Amino acid sequence: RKDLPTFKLEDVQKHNTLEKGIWVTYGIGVYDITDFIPKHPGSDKIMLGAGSAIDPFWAIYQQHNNKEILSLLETYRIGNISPEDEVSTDDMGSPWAMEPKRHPLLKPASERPFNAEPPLTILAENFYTPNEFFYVRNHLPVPVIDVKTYELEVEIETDKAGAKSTQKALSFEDIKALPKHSVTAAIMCGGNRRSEMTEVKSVKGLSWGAGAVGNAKWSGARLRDVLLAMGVQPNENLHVILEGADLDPTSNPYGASIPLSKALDERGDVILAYEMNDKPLNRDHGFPIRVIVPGTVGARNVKWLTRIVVADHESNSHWQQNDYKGFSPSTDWDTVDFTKSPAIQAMPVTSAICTPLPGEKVKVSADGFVEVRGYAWSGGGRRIVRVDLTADKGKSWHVATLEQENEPDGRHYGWSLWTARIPVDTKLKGEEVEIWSKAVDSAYNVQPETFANIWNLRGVLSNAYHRVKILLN
Ligand code: MTE
Ligand code: MO
Repeated sequence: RKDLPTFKLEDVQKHNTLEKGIWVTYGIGVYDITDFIPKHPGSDKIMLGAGSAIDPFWAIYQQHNNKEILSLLETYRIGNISPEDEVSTDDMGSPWAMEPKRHPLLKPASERPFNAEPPLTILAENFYTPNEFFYVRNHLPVPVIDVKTYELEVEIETDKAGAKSTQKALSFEDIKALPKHSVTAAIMCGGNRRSEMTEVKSVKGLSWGAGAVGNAKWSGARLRDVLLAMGVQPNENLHVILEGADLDPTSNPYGASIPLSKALDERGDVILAYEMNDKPLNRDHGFPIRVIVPGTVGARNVKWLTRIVVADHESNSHWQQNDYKGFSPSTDWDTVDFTKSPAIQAMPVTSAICTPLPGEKVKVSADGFVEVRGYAWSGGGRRIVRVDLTADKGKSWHVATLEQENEPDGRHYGWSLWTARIPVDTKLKGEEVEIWSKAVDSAYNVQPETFANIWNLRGVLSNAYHRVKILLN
């Protein structure tokens, strides 16, 4: 294969339509699959990989991963991807020089820092979000960490914790030597679905769609085990401050905090994670260690964790004190007082329709139904008990079928995927119909109907009914 030409990633990326030809990479190979598409049954899925790597798709659609398909693919090989493509040289020396490569399917809401979400159709296809497609929310450049010299400092700053030892440094190997615990947990950004709230009135923040969420199996050591070994006693007034290795321009790290009671709770499942879906954490998601705080807003799930402090106060970081808080719709930037609202911890119940997409032409089945699919989730370990759909603005509601883990309520941290078949009036063929979803959690909390009355200046907690207009076909 050495005889074949070498292509740059940008050459591959240019070939992403049937007109220009469809190129993809798999491993180090570059393939022109333009002629393969019409012969291939799942070619709509392959089109999502057009101009990029298909490896992650093949990891999902396991049926492709057989010898016949691989040797068939080899017949379309036109070259190899250039090895020096790994680092882009224009950034050398800047704090952004060492950013990891991302899958081109992640649509950036901002490049620096990198913030991106996957297409919703992909999101709802997998109960466990593939790591490559898991949304990324970075506030700062991704730090470069050598796992051999990595250390996690644990400090007990207050004597109210009653600890026997007040200082500890854990190496990566120390953490891996602790009992391993796994938890399925969705992580959702506090600003997920912000773009819908913006339609009411503009807000400050990245314009996230409904894809700033992902669901994964996380594995690592329990934070509880580390703190209990140091003799920390339960105390409702204490906090655990979590700091990352990513530094802002004034050399302050990204930081957040959670109540000590959540960290010590056996059912809280807070872990120092080193694996995501059974693979080592990648750099964007916090390599080598991130804290997973199940049921809690994304912002507290600190990545590149380097320091833990048990203290009698919350984190002083900007993100704990002056961000990720909710306010009344009448509070504006002139009147806001961030000390008056608590920091978001558990998230409210939400759901989103992932397919069909807005504006999509949707085939009505012969017996008069359209199929709709999406996700639902609630914070605090509350299980989703129902998702209701309507295609007639609430005159009739249809209950979706849920796909979820069988974890007990209060400890149900994973999301639920759902599918519903909604009857539609066949007379409406060719017309626009709006579909709404609303989820109900185990406390019978329901999503609010509209954004108008939950609007807030930062555009967080944006969980009103999800509404998608489609064309019946
Ligand atoms: N941790 C560090 N160290 N730095 C960050 O910028 N962003 C937080 C959180 N942890 C952040 C962080 C926010 S706001 C979210 S929503 C999640 O990480 C996103 O996690 P993900 O990028 O793995 O999806
Ligand atoms: Mo976030």
